[in-house]
Amino acid sequence: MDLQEQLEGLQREAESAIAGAENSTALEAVRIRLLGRKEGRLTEIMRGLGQLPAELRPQAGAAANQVKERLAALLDARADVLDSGAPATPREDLSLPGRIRWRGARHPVTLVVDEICSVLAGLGFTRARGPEAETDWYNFTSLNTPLDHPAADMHDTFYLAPGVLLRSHTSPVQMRVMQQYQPPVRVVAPGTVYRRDPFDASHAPAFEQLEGLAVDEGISFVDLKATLAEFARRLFGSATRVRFRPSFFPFTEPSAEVDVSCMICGGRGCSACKQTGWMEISGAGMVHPSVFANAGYDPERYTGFAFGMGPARIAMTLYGIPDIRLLYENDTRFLEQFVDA
Ligand code: 2NL
Repeated sequence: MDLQEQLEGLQREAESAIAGAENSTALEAVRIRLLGRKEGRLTEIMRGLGQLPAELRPQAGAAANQVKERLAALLDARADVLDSGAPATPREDLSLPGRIRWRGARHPVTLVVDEICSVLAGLGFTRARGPEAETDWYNFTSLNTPLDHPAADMHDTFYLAPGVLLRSHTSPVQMRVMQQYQPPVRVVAPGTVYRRDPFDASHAPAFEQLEGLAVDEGISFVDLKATLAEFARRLFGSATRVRFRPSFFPFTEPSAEVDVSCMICGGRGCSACKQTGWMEISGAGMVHPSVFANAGYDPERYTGFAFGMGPARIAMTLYGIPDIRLLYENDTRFLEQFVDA
């Protein structure tokens, strides 16, 4: 490398070192590194000039001196800037908004399912689960619903193979529990169920259901009413009232629809309850003796009650969600509203 190149390289390095010195201490260190009498980079170059042939020395010395003067001037100018207290180089842009850390949230339906299961845990119910692909025996036949029964039609679902389908309710889970455990049994089975429904504002072909089952000797309709009334008060508040209307399910007898006083208006009447003051939250009934027989329980010895509800419906009411499809689109602008405060 010839001398000219060395001087140019040093000057470029020196210029950025000087400009980058953030305070006078750093600047003094740069000055010593460049021009220090003992080991300064330029001092060493100048010391080497003595080795050059005599005829080249004057020109080389002049070039080195020029660089020395330029660096001295830059050092002085930088020292003035630092003394004046002006900001050295543009620093962080303090007007930039901070980066907000991404926070996850539980899905509104999960919030409701977990809350319901927690209330039912307090009443002695254990969480249970089972397969979503079921046989038609577990989904229909064992539940006193022959495949040609009109109720099977209402549960029209997706067949995967002959005799194998996507469950249309979670009742098969309770059937499997009864086959596996002797009474007393108290379980709650939440899970996804499937129906051949159009996907519109109030229907989804796959949605969350939750069923409860209690079986023991001596369980009566009073236990059903008391359990669901206490459940409703713990879930929606102690002032909640409950009413039971006669209904029909093939797997229970007698059967009832369960209404609670509207959790939005407290029963005075509002748009959520269509001015009735009541909300239907559940269907329920005393387990049909044939269902017990199919499960291998002695229907003469055991009685029990069961109930089912749709957590997605409850979530929509509680959170004012107008369209069921919002629950399945996974749009983060919707989901992030459920981040805990
Ligand atoms: C509803 C009504 C109900 C059941 C589900 C059931 C399960 C077994 C035996 C007897 Cl293993 N019953 N489940 C009983 C009555 C009603 O669901 O409105 N679901 C959304």
